[in-house]
Amino acid sequence: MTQTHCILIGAPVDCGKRRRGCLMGPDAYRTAGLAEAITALGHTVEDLGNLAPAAVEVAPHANDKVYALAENVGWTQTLMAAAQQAAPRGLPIFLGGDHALALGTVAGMAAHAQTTGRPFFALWLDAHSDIHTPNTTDSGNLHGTPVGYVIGRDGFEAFPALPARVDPANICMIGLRSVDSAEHAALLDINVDVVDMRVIDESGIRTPLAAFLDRVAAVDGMLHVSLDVDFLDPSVAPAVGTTVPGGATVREGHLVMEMLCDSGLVTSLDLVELNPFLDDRGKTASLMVDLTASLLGRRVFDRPTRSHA
Ligand code: 6HN
Ligand code: MN
Ligand code: MN
Ligand code: MN
Repeated sequence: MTQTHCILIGAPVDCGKRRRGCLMGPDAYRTAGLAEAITALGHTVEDLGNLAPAAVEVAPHANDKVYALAENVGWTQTLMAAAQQAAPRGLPIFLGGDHALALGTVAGMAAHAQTTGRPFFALWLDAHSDIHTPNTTDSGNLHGTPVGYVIGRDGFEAFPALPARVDPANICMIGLRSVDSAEHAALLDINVDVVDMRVIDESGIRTPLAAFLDRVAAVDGMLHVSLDVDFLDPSVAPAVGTTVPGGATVREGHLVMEMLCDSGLVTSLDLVELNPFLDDRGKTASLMVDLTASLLGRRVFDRPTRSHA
């Protein structure tokens, strides 16, 4: 692929749920050799280090289960700005941190896309749909809400106003196998492209992803990819607090990344939910680095492959 300037942005967000450890994620990716893997592919890397959340004060939410509201709002402010600053200069790669970071990164990238005039799309690779709002969440954990925020659902009054709402029809979720009842109801109501594990079992992961990428390419869209560790099966990616059996295999993960690379459409990436405290000798961090390398052009053979369509 063409040489890309990759901007690593450490986002040690650990307030999107109660189980601690995602704050170690950015350093685990550095330790696993993310920058070296990217430069080995001929790209350039700039590491902005780790950011910290803006200090904000908010009134308590009506739903008293909501956890760490002010800190989540602060991170959203910080990351929304960071995304908009980095996007014109290269490919931002947000090193999480839990999935609450995507409230800021996706909102910021959508705002950037609006300034370019290109339509904005998001690919959600996750066991979960993360489409709760602070009103509907049972757990109170805001890492379950970023999709709800960016498409403009109610309940986010404490958060920054969205510069650019994301059209739900421009979101594709792949890997779903744990959807709460309030999320299920919302998904029936809202026109998101939903690819659950059964679809993957029956059609393979290539068919639905190719269809989505065709839609993005047809309008020269910008594509944000949000990769949650729990998209992968816990047997190969144990370092996450929300494991759900029956996830994507290593090869399904790589195929997704290779297809994304071939598409040339990806303009930003989140690596989220890695909890190094739960890892097995760094294997999850290393797998996430390898998947990122596939997205950036690492191949078994350095030649065009023949189509077997
Ligand atoms: N994630 N739906 C569950 C909840 O607590 O709302 C799980 C959320 C998981 C969040 O995947 O980033
Ligand atoms: Mn998630
Ligand atoms: Mn998840
Ligand atoms: Mn829930």
